[in-house]
Amino acid sequence: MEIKTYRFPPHGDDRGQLVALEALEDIPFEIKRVYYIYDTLPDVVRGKHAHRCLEQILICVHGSCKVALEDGQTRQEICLDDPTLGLYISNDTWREMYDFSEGAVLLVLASEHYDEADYIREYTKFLEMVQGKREERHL
Ligand code: T46
Repeated sequence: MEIKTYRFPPHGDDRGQLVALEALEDIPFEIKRVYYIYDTLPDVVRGKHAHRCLEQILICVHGSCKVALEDGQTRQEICLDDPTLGLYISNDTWREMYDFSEGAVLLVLASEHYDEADYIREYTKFLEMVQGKREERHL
């Protein structure tokens, strides 16, 4: 599994920094939803699910956190610790977010509206689904 990241150019001047993100330009999909995660305790693990269709970009706009991604075969970890760093997460990817620093704010840009039916929250179901798709591709 290849982790796909984006580096967003900051428009900096003597007043500070500004990052601008445009759908289908800087972000590879139409943005239908934005949410952010904050006040997360350091020992908490969030996520622990995959999505059937949803694509997302995660940006830790303040502080840092770690994200583990898994495709059913490999697991990789990335540290989001810079507001110019975006992590792309495709559908069919198990994700876990943890090690939130104090005051961390994780901003998420999502390709779809919220839909609980799009979530796969059971790890064994996730493995069955990705394994099934892999077998279909090799038929
Ligand atoms: C993901 C990771 C990175 C809503 O009502 N609307 C929303 O758009 C979202 C994202 C959540 N919620 C509700 C559903 C739950 O009652 O907020 C509550 C917490 O959601 P959840 O437990 O799914 O949060 P995380 O941090 O485990 O996962 C979230 C996203 O849900 C998920 O899509 O990929 O962040």
